[in-house]
Amino acid sequence: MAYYCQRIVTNPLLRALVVRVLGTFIGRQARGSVHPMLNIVKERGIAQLGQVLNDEHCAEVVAYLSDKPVYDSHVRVKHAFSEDQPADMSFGIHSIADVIDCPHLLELVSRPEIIQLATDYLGCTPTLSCLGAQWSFPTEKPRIAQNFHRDSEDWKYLRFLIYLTDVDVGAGPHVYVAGSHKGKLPLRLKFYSSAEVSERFGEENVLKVYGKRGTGIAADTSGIHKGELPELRARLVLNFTYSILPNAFSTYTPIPSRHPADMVNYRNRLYLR
Ligand SMILES: O=C(O)CCC(=O)C(=O)O
Ligand SMILES: [Fe+2]
Repeated sequence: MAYYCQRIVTNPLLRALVVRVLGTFIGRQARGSVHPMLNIVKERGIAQLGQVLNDEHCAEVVAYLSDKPVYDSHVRVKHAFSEDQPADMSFGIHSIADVIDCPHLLELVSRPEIIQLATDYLGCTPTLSCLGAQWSFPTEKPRIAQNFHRDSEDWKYLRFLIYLTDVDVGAGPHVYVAGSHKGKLPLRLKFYSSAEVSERFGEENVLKVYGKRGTGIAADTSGIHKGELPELRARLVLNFTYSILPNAFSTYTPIPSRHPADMVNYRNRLYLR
């Protein structure tokens, strides 16, 4: 119900009004200044955050995850992965428990700058409503999120993607259509071809993000985007979303945290207790 309510309201002014009302109920900590990238996200829908995790920490993350299983749609399991193409999977998702326990990741998700950007963009204290680490492996067949699409999680949300492997040409850059988050949202979700996107928004607005491991992106993924199919090498990405409300389609089972008690809070209540 909650999900469809927000989906049928496509008028941007009306959506902004609802966001404001919800934000007033939820509230936020008062701050004197706004995040320096706020205007970039508002205007373009995406901001490149630079290297948010240093190389040493990325190496620790990859080492930690290297003996953890990955799941294909939570069904097929592949034990341990490699950056070589596994024959039978196009992508693999780590369990949320492994992501939460992974060194550095929860600290990164909870960083004051990240929280501030999400808070400023949403206008209230954000809720962590999606968290995952996902491999994409080279394959002939793109999966759904590897075609241009819009997400539709909530009234408003900001999604963060942090590359945990180097992403250069052939390694599956994130592609975002700058400015496509503005205006009226379509009632029906659909996929967009590259030709359609270039014609409507201009080739110059189709932004491909390359970067060393540790590179971060913040994007309003109600705008058109995709993770390009990696042709040459596997790609590991940490992704998380800060939204106003929890995702209506997710079931959350908060797990006891190994982290200090003061790291458990309203923002991450769906994942930690
Ligand atoms: O992996 C990516 O670059 C984007 C995948 C995607 O569609 C998303 O995170 O919403
Ligand atoms: Fe998406």
